[in-house]
Amino acid sequence: MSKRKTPSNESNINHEFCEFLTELADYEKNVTRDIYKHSAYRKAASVLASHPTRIKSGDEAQMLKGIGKKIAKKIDEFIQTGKLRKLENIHSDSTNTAINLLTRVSGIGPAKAHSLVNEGIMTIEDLRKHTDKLTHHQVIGLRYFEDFEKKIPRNEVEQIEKIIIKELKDADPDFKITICGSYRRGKTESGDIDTLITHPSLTSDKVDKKHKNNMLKNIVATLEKCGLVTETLSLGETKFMGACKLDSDHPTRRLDIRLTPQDQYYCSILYFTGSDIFNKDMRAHALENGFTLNEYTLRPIGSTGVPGEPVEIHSEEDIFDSIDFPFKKPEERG
Ligand code: 8DG
Ligand code: CA
Ligand code: CA
Repeated sequence: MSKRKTPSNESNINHEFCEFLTELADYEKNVTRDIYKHSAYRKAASVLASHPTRIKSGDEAQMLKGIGKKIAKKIDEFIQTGKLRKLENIHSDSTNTAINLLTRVSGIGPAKAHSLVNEGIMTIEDLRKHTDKLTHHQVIGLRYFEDFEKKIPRNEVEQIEKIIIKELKDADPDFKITICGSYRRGKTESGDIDTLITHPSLTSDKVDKKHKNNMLKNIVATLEKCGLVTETLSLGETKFMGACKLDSDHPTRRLDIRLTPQDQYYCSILYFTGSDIFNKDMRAHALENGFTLNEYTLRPIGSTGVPGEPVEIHSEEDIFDSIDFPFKKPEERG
């Protein structure tokens, strides 16, 4: 998951509300660790981001699905005073700000940030003096802290995409490669690059772990050899987290690669295209229609509540059709 996102303010007439709601969401995730409140603020920000007109009151906001009374009150306070007391209090507490800051380092989650702050580590500078307390992932996250916070322009993702496709197809023309995430949703800039790869030899019924394992390792080795991949944060059987660099004129960028069996490719594409809020809505809709949907499969839930065999899927449209959800193009998924 790339860090810190506010629903984009390109053409978002309600972006001021979205910004404070996202800040509150971050606070609940990182400091209080209240995932329920975190989700409520994220959902509200997402609803307002796609609302076509400027919200004029809390009452008006509360008419929208996903905005309750408490958030409506905050919107009123913001409209009337131009600020929020709750946020001002949060900002004035140095522990809060330190925790929020440290969680911006790739690999540092809320729990780690809390324990660092308890030890008196409050700034990025402090952290750079205490790298002995960090995992490999966190050390690299810290090393590229400034680079990883920079958004990646669409054009640069396109160039990186070309290199990945060329290098991998040269190695094996049967690879199928899709860049997902915000890029696939058509955003003008992205937090990181989410690459999904499959190969006809990978199917979920004959999972040959060793083969799979070597396949992702080989993919990463190929991309290192051509100079694109510069760092590994973590490398498992199906998931690589790392960094890449186009050339010396460009910052180091976060790169995620997932390897998926061919029969699960479309569920994976759907999942990694997001947005995470869209995924949540779609999963909830699937459940209402008697299906369970995740990044691997779509399965009917029988009367006993036990998921059945996966539905055979040959496209993203198949998934929408199966659960009777109107198809949305990636650009329409938030
Ligand atoms: P960005 O990188 O430009 O900030 O946006 P993004 O591409 O939408 O977000 P991401 O954090 O890179 O995640 C990629 C997709 O993965 C996201 O759009 C939907 C899916 N996803 C979820 N939940 C989660 C989660 O908890 N962790 C991760 N890593 N991905 C998630 O739906
Ligand atoms: Ca990502
Ligand atoms: Ca992304």
